[in-house]
Amino acid sequence: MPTSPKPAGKLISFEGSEGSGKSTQIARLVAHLQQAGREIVSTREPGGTELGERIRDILLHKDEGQGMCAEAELLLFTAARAQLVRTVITPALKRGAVVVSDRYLDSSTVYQGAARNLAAGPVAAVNGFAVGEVMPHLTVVIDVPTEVSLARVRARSTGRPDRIEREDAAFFQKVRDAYLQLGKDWPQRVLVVDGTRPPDALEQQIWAEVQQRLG
Ligand code: Z5A
Repeated sequence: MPTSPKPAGKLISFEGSEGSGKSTQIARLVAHLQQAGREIVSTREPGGTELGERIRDILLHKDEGQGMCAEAELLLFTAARAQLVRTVITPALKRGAVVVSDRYLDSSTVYQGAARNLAAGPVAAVNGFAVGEVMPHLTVVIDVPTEVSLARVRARSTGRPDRIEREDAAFFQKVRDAYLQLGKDWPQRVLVVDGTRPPDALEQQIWAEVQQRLG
């Protein structure tokens, strides 16, 4: 008996400012995809591997990370990404799984490129080296005004903000503007949604788009 072909794997990344609602919407999308019977691999950046989680700690929390130059920051984020792609994402895609990643290469384009003012060419080159051919099939950018993002982060804060959370409002405004620009530059891949809408409405919108765009 001929066996039906395995569905091709898909990579969906979520992007946006901190507190924009990525984790909330990822959990909801994963539930829809599981109900649809797909194997799901849910991961995050920086992190998702043992090495990546160690790098995350240095990037966000450890004292050794203080005073880190922007170039070193870019290389650490992309080192964690390279490991995640080789050991988690590519094998999952080969099995036909849907991989949902909380942040991916666009975070480096936006945070290290636009917000830290590193030149776009080198950032794209390092990103390309880290991911190879593994580009997202769909990227959902959850857009919220900077003041909303900062207020949400403050409201749930329990301790000392991490190294990037300590940046000023101008930094986060650059982040937001750069994400909106990505939506204009890559309309086929990047879907920008309004993160000030209620979570249920956003969930429906994202699920409809995933079904329509990825089949
Ligand atoms: N970074 C970088 O610079 N370069 C890179 O290449 C990469 C990352 C990969 C990682 O932070 C940091 O690393 C990040 C970028 C940088 N720094 N910043 N800023 P992280 O992983 O610790 O956290 P995050 O990814 O920035 O976001 P988050 O804190 O996990 O937030 P979120 O997932 O987007 O939001 P949430 O947890 O779903 O929701 C936040 C709150 O809002 C919560 O109380 C919810 O109940 C509420 N919420 C959610 N949705 C709604 C709606 N629709 N309405 C009202 N309230 C809502």
